[in-house]
Amino acid sequence: MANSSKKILVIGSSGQIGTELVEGLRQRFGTEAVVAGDIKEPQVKQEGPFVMVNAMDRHGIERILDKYGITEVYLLAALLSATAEKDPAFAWKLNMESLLIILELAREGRIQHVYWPSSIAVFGPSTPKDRTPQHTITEPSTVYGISKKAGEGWCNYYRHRYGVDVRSLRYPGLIGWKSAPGGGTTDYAVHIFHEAVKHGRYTSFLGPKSTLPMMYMPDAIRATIELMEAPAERITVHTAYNLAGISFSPEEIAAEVAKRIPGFVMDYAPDERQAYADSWPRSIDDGDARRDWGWQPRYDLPAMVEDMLRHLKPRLQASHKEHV
Ligand code: VAH
Repeated sequence: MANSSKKILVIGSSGQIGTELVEGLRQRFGTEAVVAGDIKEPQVKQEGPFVMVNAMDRHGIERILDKYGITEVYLLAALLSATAEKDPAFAWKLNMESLLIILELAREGRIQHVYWPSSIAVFGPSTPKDRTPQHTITEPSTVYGISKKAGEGWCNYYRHRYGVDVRSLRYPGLIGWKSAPGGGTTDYAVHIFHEAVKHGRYTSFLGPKSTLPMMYMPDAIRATIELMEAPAERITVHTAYNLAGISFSPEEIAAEVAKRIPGFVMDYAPDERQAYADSWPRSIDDGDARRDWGWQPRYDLPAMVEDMLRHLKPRLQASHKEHV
């Protein structure tokens, strides 16, 4: 077990990333070294401490820091792109207030290390769409993107002004089988698997040609832990690192699924999320992450589809039978 003095709090632990990150951190540092915290119960039953915590409740967070002797916080609580557009004012409040509380606690020396996720949603329609560079135009058109861009600015500010060790990644759309996604534009790429296994058919809310940057969850979790373990002197990007895995469109993932589920049919009914997808890049240049801390993705599209179905088929077929 590496570094036994480390005590981690994951805020937003019941979400899509949180569910898998808590598991990954516990494998690495031990079950008791990781406290999971959320306003919702966990999606799956996990060994280890769980606390109810609201990301905007500074006093509640302070009590947890003291009680468990927390040294490191992963702040994942946020409204994602589609949910945020339904209540922009609340999205801004949640996404910003929670970050400023954690950055302030770190400035006061009550937390030593902070992780906060950014997103490719910091980019907008005026950004170059292919192999989008680390440093380029960021004029997001969604409130989610605006909050991620502002958050990156705050992380950079707290690092330079106060020496706070806060690190961040611009995640692409994330796909995994252990947890459900929570209100993003890239959620279709998770739903497709569930519907393909259960019904052999899925209606995508993005059109067939909407290519977006995506990543399989095991790569995303490994990237997060590798970034946090990198020596401080290797970190040169204090806003958030570009991170690339796979880029694909709905019709491309549908074709991969159909190879493994014969007869699978994809229908298309684009909704308001199409506009958010259209504002984002098609692919990302993550050269800085590769150079600074050795980032390398492992999964391509066929490997991800294969692994997703290998895990989901037995699970969904078993629960389907229970309900019949
Ligand atoms: C969303 N999954 O769709 C998020 C994301 C790349 C976008 O950060 O809102």
